[in-house]
Amino acid sequence: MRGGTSKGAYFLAEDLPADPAERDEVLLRIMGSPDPRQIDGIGGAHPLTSKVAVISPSAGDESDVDYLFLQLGVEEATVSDRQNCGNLLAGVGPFAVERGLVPAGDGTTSVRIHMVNSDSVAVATFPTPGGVVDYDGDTAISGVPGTAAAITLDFSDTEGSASGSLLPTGNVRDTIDGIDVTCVDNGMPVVVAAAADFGLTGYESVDELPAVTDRIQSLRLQAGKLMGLGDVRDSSIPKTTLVAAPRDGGTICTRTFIPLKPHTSIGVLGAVSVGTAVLMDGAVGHDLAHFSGNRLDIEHPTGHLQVEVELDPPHVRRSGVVRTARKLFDGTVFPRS
Ligand code: NQM
Repeated sequence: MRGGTSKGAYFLAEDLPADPAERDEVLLRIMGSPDPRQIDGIGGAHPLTSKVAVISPSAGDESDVDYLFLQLGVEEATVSDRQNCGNLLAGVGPFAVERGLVPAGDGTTSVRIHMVNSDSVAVATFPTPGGVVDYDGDTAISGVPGTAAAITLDFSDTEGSASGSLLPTGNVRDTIDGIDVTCVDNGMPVVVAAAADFGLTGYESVDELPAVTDRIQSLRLQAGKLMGLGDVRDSSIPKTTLVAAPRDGGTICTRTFIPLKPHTSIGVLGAVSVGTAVLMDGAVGHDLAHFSGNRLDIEHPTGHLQVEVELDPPHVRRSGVVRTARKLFDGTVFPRS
C-alpha cells in the first residue's frame, strides 16, 4: 500500500515468523536488502519505499489493532523498530478493515491504532460507504500525484516517543559543533537547526542537499547522545531538519534528512515534531516562523504538509494530520530460500 508519501508492505503478524530475528531475515529477503537497487526484492530502493507494517489485533480495550513499523535499510541489512512512521500509519486502518480485523462502519470507520514503536495510540478515520473502504476522493497531498480519500489521523501520547520526553536534552536549545539546535520528540526525534547555519538558504532542491551529509552526521551523532538515544550511527533516528523562513505562505520551510538521505518531502510525525518545536519560545525556528490560524503549514521540497498541534506547555495536548492511502496490490510474496 501507499501510505501518505511512503510505500510499504503490510503484513498480518500471524503470517510472519514470531521470532523477531527470523522475521527480520525474511523481511530483508522480501524487500531485497542489502542492495542499492533492491533488485531481488519488492523494496523501492529508497528509505521511503523500504518500509514494513506488521498488524495484529490488540489485546487490550484501548485500541483495536497493533501496528509495528519496521524501517529496512536499503544498502544495509538493517531492520529497525526504533521509529514510528506516520505515513504508513495512513494505510493501517484500511488494511485492518480489508483483513477483517475491524468491522467497517456504514459511512466512515474509526480505527484505534496502538503504535507499538512508541506505545501510543492514533485514531484513523476514513470513508467506508456500504461497509467497504473507499480509497477515492478529492484530497491532494503534496508529493503524491492526483487525489484520494482523506484519512484523518489523530495522535495522543506522542510526546517523547523514542526518547521519553518532548525536549529530550532537557533544553529548548543546545549548541553542537557551534550551531544552535533544538532537539524535540513529539512522535519522532528530530534535531532542528537553521539552514543558514549550514551555509544553505533552506530552499535548495533535494539534489542540491547531499553535500552537507558529513556535517549532518556529526550533528546527529552528538545530538543522539544528548537525547539519550545512545550511539545512533546505525540508527534511523534522530532525523535532522534544517529550517528557513517560509516562502510559500506556510509556517516554516524545511529540508529534512532521514537520517542522511534528503527526504523528498517530510515525515508526518517528523512534521508534527518540527511544528511543535517552532511553536516553542526560544526554539530554533520560532523566530523564523509565520503563524496564522490553528494549523501549522510545513513547507518541504515538494509542497506543504499541514499539521495540527495543541500545546499545553511543556506538554502536548493533541496533534493531528490528514493523509491519503491506496491499496496497490494484494497477494503472495516469495522470500527466496
Ligand atoms: O515522520 C520518513 C516518512 C517518514 C516517517 C522518515 C514518517 C513520520 O516520510 O511519521 O512518516 O522520517 O524516515 O514516511
